[in-house]
Amino acid sequence: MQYAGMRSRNCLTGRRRASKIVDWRKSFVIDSKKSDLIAQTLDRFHVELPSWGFANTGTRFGKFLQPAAASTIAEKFSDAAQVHRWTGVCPTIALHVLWDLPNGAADAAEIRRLADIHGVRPGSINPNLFQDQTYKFGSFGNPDPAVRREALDHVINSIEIADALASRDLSLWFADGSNYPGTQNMRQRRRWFIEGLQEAHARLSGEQRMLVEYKPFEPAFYHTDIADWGMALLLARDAGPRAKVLVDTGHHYQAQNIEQIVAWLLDLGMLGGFHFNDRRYADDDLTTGSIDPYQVFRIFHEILHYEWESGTHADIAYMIDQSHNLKGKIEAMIQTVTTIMELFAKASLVDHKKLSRLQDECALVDAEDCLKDAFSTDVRPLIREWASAKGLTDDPMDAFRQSGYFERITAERAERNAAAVASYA
Ligand code: LRH
Ligand code: MN
Repeated sequence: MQYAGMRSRNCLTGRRRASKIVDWRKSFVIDSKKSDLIAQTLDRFHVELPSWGFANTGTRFGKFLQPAAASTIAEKFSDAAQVHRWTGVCPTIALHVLWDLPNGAADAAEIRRLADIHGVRPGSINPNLFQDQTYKFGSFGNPDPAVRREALDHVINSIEIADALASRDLSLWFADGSNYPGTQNMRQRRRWFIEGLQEAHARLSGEQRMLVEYKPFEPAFYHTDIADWGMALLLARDAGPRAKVLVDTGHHYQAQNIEQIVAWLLDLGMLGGFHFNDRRYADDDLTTGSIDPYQVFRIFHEILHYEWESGTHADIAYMIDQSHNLKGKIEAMIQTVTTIMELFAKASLVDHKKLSRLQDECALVDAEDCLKDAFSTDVRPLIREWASAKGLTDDPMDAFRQSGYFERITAERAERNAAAVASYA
C-alpha cells in the first residue's frame, strides 16, 4: 500500500536527488577556503603541556612505574620539547611549584637555563596547597589563621616565581573542603577565601592573571570550597580584575553541560583557561578526546562562534592536565595534542554565518547539521598540509618513534625509576 509521502519521497526527481548529493558532497569537499581557515586557526593555536604529565603518576591503588618517565625538571623540559618539536604547537610547559621548583624562586635561574636549552618557555605557575600535612583541614579555608598565612605565603612565593620566569598565569586549584556534614562552617571559609585571593591578587603585576579552578569533589568528599563554576566566578570577581575562571573538563558532574558554562563565562569575560583531559566517570584525567571527542568539539565551537560574533580573539590559556598512568607518557601527550588540534580545526569549519541565521530561524536540524558536518569532516589531510607548509613533520607520532629519543631516555632513566616507590600506602 502506497501513501502520498512515501510515493513522493521515492520519486524524488533525478535532478533534486542529484542536487541533494552535490550539496551533501560539497559540505565535505576540502576546498581552499577550508584549508585557509584551518591554517589560520592552527597558526594561532597553542596548547600548554603539564610537567606532571611526563612523570610517574598513579591512583590511590598505586602507580605503574615506566622506565622512561621523567622525574627531574630537566627531563620534563626535555620531554616537553620533544612534543613541541614534532607538533609545533606546545611552546610552554605548566610548572607545579613543589614538584618542579622545590626551592621556590631560587630555582628560577635553572628553569630559565632549561627553557633556553630546550626552546620551551615556562608557562602557568601552579602553587601546591594540597600536599603538605599542614593542609589537612584546608589552606585558604583553614580555620587556623597560621595555616591560612602559610598558604598565602606559598602563593606569594609562587607569584615571585612567575615574576622571575616572566610567566603570565598563576593557576590556583584548592583541594579545600570537608568530609562530613557539620564539621566546617562553609560560609566562614568562603569569606577566608575572599581575603586570601584578594591579598594574592594585590601582588600580581604587569600582564599577570589569576586563574581560579573549580572541582566538585576529591580529595574532599562532603563539601569542596570551590566546587563549581559559579563559586569560582564569584570568588574571582571578589579577588579582582585579573582573576578569571579555569575550566578543567574533568571537574564536572556527568550531566553538566560544560559548553554552556563556557558560553556563559565567555559572555561574562571571565573565561581564563582550560585544563583538557577526558573521563568516563569522575576526574579520571584520561587523554583528551579518548571518551567524548564531540564534547571538546562543542567547547571549541562555542569559543570560535563567540570570536566570530564578537570579532575578537578570546584571551584563553589552553592547557592539558592529564596523568598518564598506563600509556607511554610522551606518546600520550603527542596523541592528545594532535587530537586537540583536529577538534579545534574541525570547529573552525562551522559556517558561523549560516548557523547564526538557522539559529534565528529555529531551523533545528539544519542548525545542528552545521556542527555535525564540521565534526564529520576529516581534517587530518589539511593538518598534514599545514604542518608540511610549516616545515614540521606531517606525522608527529611516527617522527617521535623514529627519533630514537624514547630508547635513549629509557636507557638513561630505567635504573633510577625502578628504584622508585610504586605503592600508595
Ligand atoms: C586537580 C587538578 C589541578 C592540578 C592537579 C594536578 O584535580 O586538576 O589542576 O593542580 O590536578
Ligand atoms: Mn586541573
